[in-house]
Amino acid sequence: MNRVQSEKLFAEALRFIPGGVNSPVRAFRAVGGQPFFVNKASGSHVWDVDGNELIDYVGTWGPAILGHAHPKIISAIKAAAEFGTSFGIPNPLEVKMAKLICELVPSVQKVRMTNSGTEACMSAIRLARGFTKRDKIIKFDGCYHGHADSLLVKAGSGALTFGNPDSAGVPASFTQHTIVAPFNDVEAVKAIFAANKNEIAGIIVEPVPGNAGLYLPRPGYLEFLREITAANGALLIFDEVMTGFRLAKGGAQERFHIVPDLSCFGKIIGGGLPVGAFGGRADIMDLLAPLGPVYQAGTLSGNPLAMAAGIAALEELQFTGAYCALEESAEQLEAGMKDAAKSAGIPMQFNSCGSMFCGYFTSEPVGNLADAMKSDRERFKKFFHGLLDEEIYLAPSQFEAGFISTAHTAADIEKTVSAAAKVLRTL
Ligand code: HOZ
Repeated sequence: MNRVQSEKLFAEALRFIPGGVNSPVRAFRAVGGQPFFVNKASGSHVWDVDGNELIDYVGTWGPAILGHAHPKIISAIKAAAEFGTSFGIPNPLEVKMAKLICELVPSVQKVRMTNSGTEACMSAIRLARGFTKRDKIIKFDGCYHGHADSLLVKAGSGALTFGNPDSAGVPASFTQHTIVAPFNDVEAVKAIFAANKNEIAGIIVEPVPGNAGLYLPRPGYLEFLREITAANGALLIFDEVMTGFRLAKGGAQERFHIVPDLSCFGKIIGGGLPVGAFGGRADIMDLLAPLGPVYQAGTLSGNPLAMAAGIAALEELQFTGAYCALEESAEQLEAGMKDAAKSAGIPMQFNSCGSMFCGYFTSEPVGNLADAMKSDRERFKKFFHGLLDEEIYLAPSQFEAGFISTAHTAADIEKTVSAAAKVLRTL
């Protein structure tokens, strides 16, 4: 595959941008080689600057659930831009978006928009602490809630990919109130509550962790988290930045029938523009400034272009049978990948939930970070590059989830599966 233009751009990028990228996992360090540069994306495909066309399962890391450059989103952005790109004054689209989120996610009675998932999680934690008047929070090993200081502890995604789940530059005192537990482990969470009576403000969790690959909550685990937080006067915070509006129209909480106190969103609700949001019980949300003492703000929060794009995305998702189509495509991919691995005699755990997936090269089931770490990452690298040569783009790290969009056709998935079968035979 010719990548001459990408190589030139990367060499230039390295001179002016740390590592040549604006977010670390894009740099290909976990898989070796160099990233390619894209100048166009449409539907399920991206085109790099050398003219190569790839089937894309990164989907801009989750937002592109309707495929890239969906015509309704593009025209909503264009129409909104004609009226101005940012006001810093309330605009009607913010109200429409807030109503829509509250309707789709019943646990959310009030919602505040932010500019990223990082901001949403950071603010939800501050709010939980302000509400409970307690400092300690529990997070899970390998879960990633953005790059706010107190949450960069045993974090997933790029932090894990590069072996720095606890980032340099975060004073130990900033994370002394963050307690980490293994996911899917009931006893560990019970022990933390027992050892920290009346001190835990809340648990923050990705209900389906998607930043160390993808693994699912064991039956009853999310219910257990709901019960133990409620019993101890702590809040349950669902980080649905990835799963929100993806695993069902009401997110993972709808799929698993759990009602968290607070939820964090991002990705899909921006239709591909920068966005985040956090919301939940009105009595908690009303503690935010200007009503209450918990401060939170943002110049571009509720940006009209992001609102217009997100509203278009959410409306399209609701009214087009999108979720059934996503499940069908996901089933086709899962069945095909499992068959391909079996026929090649390669041990692979193909985890999937709705339209999110991850293949791990191990013979043991993967249900937490320790299991995920058993995957043969050398094999993943070869698999990744083999697929890239076949014009299939997976996330360039074992510790990221894949995303299917409504734009992925049965033919795209067929091509992916036969490419995978071919590559797996060589591993
Ligand atoms: N944190 C994102 C994946 N979990 C990566 C975003 C990006 O690199 O664009």
